[in-house]
Amino acid sequence: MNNKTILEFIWIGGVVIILAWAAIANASYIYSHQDNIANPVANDPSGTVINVTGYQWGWQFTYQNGTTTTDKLILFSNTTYTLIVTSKDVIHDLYIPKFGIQVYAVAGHPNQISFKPTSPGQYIMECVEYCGEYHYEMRGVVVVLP
Ligand SMILES: [Cu+2]
Repeated sequence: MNNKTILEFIWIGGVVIILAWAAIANASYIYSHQDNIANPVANDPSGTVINVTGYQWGWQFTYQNGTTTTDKLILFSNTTYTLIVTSKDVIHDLYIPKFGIQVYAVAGHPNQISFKPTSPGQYIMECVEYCGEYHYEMRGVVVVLP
């Protein structure tokens, strides 16, 4: 083997190692994020309705008894909920990664999604549609009570 052939093998080997590393890192990320703790279900008329309003820059949740919370969604486990999501101003996008749900918040066009959280705990939620200067402040917590 001449020097050029050896260099060629090193070059190809390097690329193969980098691609293999990327494939393994990607696969392990995907498998470790498959543990959704809420099951999105088809729109269930028996679900407890919570009205969600996105605004610059926060989330307001209005429960059936009329109480409201800001940037904090409080749920009970093993209960089916229906979020009716809208916006006061620009388009926002409610994302709860651990629940596997994401809903656009559009003024005058309510979107709805139903799900049933199964594990108590605290989970993050955030806006994933760039909506202005303080977009990054549109994050909050979902508290699932036992
Ligand atoms: Cu937003």
